[in-house]
Amino acid sequence: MGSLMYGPDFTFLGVSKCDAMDSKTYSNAEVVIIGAPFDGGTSYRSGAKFGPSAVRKACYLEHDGKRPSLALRVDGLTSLQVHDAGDVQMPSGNTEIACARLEQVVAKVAGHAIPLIIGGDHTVTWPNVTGIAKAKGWGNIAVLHFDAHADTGEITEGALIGHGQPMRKLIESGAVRGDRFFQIGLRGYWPDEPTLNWMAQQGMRSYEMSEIGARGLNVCLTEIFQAVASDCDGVFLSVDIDVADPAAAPGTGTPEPGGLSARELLDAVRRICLETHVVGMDVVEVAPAYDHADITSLLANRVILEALSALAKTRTNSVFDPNQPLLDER
Ligand SMILES: [Mn+2]
Repeated sequence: MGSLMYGPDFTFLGVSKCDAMDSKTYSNAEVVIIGAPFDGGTSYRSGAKFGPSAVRKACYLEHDGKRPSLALRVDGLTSLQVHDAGDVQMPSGNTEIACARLEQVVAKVAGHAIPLIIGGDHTVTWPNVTGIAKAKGWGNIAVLHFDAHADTGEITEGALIGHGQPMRKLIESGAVRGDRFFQIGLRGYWPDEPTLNWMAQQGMRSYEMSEIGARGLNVCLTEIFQAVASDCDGVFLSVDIDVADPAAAPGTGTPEPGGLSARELLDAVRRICLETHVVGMDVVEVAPAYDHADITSLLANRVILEALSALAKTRTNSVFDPNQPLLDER
């Protein structure tokens, strides 16, 4: 299960390897990276199975397993002891087997460390959150879901499992409570009215880009943080890279204009990891074949580093204050 299927055998920026099914190989790690190279659930442009490899290597600095954050003054990779378990073998033609394998790996890792999964199309969030809910508490994990699309479809092009359905499947199974499911960045022309009605009936809270523009992303995030502070044991953060505007993330299967800037996305991920109890995370839908100058892979790589840096910051006694200048005491 730890072998790499799509690309050479290297780890995320040079961190240590581990075997997901042997917890002794990551006994000192707080975060374990897992590749989920699966795009059998795409409805439009495929290619996200090459995402894990592209995101792992997208960095112009030395791949030395270290990354001190300029803003946060911590090293997310070394202080959290991040390990990389390689890619789960996920056959593109068999979604059930692919998802079952990923769920098994994520559930195993979740018993010992924070699983951080690199997709793959968004189908993988179904096994990711199911695996964590089984390990950490069924129905007790909140989901913060960044996406242009709601991914709550009942059926897409005849497929019962795909990247248009994972959020519905998680709520229907009871893995996640509808009123602990928060969506940020929705826009465009999907889904239809019956699906929106179903989402409302579940108690989901979806922030469409118009509301984010009118009220401000930070106000919306603070509102979500207040809600997840009660009646749940942790937060799963799911970042579909298409939440970012196609100007910042063209290398994805279903781009939708009018999204978050790269800066907004990075700041939001930082705040979530600083201010909530994150127990799992995925970054999905990077499809390198449609990318330009690696900007989508670079953004996904930095989303992961921002999360790791912020998690590392919470393990220190110092508090991050964005009003302070870089070179003063902070
Ligand atoms: Mn999605």
